[in-house]
Amino acid sequence: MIAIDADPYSFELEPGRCTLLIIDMQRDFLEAGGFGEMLGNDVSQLRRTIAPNRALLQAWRARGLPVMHTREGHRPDLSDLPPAKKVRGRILTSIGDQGPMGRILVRGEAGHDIVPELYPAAGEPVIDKPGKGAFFATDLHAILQNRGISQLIVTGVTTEVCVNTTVREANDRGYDCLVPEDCVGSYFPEFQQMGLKMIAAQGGIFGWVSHSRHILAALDRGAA
Ligand code: TIU
Repeated sequence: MIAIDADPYSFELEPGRCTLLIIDMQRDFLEAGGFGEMLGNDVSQLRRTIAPNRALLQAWRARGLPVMHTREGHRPDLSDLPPAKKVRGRILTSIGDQGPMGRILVRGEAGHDIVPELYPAAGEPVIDKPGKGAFFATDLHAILQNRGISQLIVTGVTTEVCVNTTVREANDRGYDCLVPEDCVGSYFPEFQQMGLKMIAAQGGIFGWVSHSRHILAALDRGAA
């Protein structure tokens, strides 16, 4: 076990039992001209997470540790898109419609795919999820169980939506989750701050919050 500096107390990393789980680093959420920006969001708030995620991903891969990715999206026939999700927000162009980078949040479309900087490597599972949480209606739990994984380092976007929902789902299924604050992002600075506080409050009610530099330092110590 390798101790990682974290809030509310040190996280005991077991490298063989921990996967890096990168949530929804998709072009439609992160790139200028995508769905997120079309809705009036400031994508720079999310783009600052790309470089630290890339450094963490490279360090994790270099040690042969497991990596998984998720993408939020739906089948092209939209049969897995709840009508409530389709109409929420009363926006003119919504999920399934033609957007700036193909049909919005539809699998196989350019905007649905992961940003090139963090593109999955061969053999790294990609979980296509219809909801905000990565466990809902996916085989994530089965894959983690089959691989003996009990700890998750959860990164990606957005902090208060898909990251928080996934951490809560994971917590209820018995996983220990560590969230590096520089590797998660929100369009809203106040939600970024509170989304992280909600995880580590009350003695780590949903998990731990740390910074990628502490994880990288711990990996260096573990490898030494
Ligand atoms: N991945 C994810 O967080 N999906 C969202 O819809 N997030 C928003 O903040 N809207």
